[in-house]
Amino acid sequence: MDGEDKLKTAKWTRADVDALMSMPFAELVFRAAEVHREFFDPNEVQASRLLSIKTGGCPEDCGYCSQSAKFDTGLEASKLMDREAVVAEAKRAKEEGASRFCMGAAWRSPKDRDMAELCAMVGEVKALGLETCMTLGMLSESQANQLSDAGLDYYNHNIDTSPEYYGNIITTRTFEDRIDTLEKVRASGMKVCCGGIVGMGEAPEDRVGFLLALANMTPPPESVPINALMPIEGTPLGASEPVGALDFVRMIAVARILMPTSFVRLSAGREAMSAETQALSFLAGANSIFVGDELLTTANPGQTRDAEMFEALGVRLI
Ligand code: SAM
Ligand code: DTB
Ligand code: SF4
Repeated sequence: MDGEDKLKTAKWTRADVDALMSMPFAELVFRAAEVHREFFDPNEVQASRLLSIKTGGCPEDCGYCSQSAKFDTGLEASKLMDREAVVAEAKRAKEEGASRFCMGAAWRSPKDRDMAELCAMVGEVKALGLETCMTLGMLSESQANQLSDAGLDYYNHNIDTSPEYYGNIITTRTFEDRIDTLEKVRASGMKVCCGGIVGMGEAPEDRVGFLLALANMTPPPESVPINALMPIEGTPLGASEPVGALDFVRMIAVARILMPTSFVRLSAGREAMSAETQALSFLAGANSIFVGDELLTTANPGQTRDAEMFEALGVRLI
């Protein structure tokens, strides 16, 4: 496809996204809430549970990450967890109300020799009646196909920010490398989970470029995690200013309007967020969260605090 054809198939232009981003807040949230109701029950929120199956010692240099071996964050590295321990955690997640179990590994990419074990893990977690998701770094075509054949429902691989800002955050791989893996995941038949982080010092135009890149994927990712940076001491972004609540909600609302049928996940950052900011995010179209008291290496609100909030909001976790 040449450049002109590509432009014709692009559903959204930068001007469209600019216009949404600069709308008055109430108007934007109202529109997002309308779109949300067209495709989803606004009183239902999907619940995923994360587990770090291989922690720390990662060769990549993502400037936000506690798990990069390039930064001294005090995190202890560990090997790939035993399958039985992973399955036990998945069981617990299911009992606590999660419908999807997301397994994350601090790798640049998985080793071919680990694939059989990873595929067996997928099979056993799925057999519990959970949806499965993995995030293991870059994949070869054969690795994507093996995971898909094992029944993996979703693969998470974030673009993190705009193509233009990417090199300021990560130097050990390119934005194109990310797209390359995402294409292999899509071609393998798995569903795509792809989003990014706000609060890394990006300019307003980078937030636009980030959402535009997601929305113009064909098709857009089925699951779109929007993370607020969890600042990690020892990383280059450890002293970043938190994103304002209204700016965060604006990102959720624009994501909802651009990708009406996707699950938009209010992801990392809920620990430091008030129930009111989270409520505004759900009003603006967020309809998925991570449950449990831990994400991969950082804290999350946990069952008691969440149960209280969802009870007050009349929201059902699905
Ligand atoms: N190593 C794999 C990779 O990077 O593709 C998978 C694990 S990685 C931890 C998954 C995603 O978590 C990252 O792409 C990033 O968007 C998010 N993440 C990591 N550290 C974060 C932080 N401190 N705050 C917010 N999001 C973070
Ligand atoms: C995503 O977008 N957020 C999750 C998941 N995909 C893998 C990870 C959040 C990690 C937050 C920092 C930590 O706990 O280490
Ligand atoms: Fe490694 Fe993933 Fe962390 Fe980057 S985000 S340093 S690839 S674990």
